Amino acid sequence: MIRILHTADWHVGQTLRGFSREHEHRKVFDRLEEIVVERNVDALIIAGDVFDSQNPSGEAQQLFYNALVRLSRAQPRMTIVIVAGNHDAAGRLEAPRPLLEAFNIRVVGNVRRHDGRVEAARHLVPIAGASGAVAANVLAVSYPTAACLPNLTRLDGESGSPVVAGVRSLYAELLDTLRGQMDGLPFVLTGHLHVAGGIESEGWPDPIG
Ligand SMILES: [Mn+2]
Repeated sequence: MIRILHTADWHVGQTLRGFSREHEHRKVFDRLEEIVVERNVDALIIAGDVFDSQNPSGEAQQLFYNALVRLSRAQPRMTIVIVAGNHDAAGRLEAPRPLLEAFNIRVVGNVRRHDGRVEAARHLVPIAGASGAVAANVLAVSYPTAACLPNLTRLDGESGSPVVAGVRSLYAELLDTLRGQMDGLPFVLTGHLHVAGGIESEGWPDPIG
């Protein structure tokens, strides 16, 4: 069994009516550090809006990276997966990538294309179980800005929103490209999107069965 702890919208650096939320963030990170150990978590997902602003303060960045190091040291075999949300600056979030990878932390700031094709491998994050063997994958997709979507004018002939069609096409392209590289293992796709008409899953274990 793989244990994934899904979080999002940390909004580190946020102030509410002029009051810093740093104290709340510190409390939450302390608790999170306990939870990843108590639950023996294999993967921690931070699904976007890591920071509240595209230009977070030095204090906010220090708070965030300090939390990452503490979480990683508390549960060393855990993979941490970070994707950028609409509040985040892709380049800023990805800048410390080489350092983060040394802590088994993968960060995806944006979707990149090469000759029109998505650089899909950037989004595939293998997750090791307690035995150390890869037991699942996370497909990490950052918030799709217009620059990340296929050429929207290409979809003009289709009905409905070209943005919705573009997002659908992006997700389909990622899945088509990566499906063959996942050795039939289960995968979780994580993103940061505005969603309408979503359906809540029944979860597991089945409360009826
Ligand atoms: Mn948010």
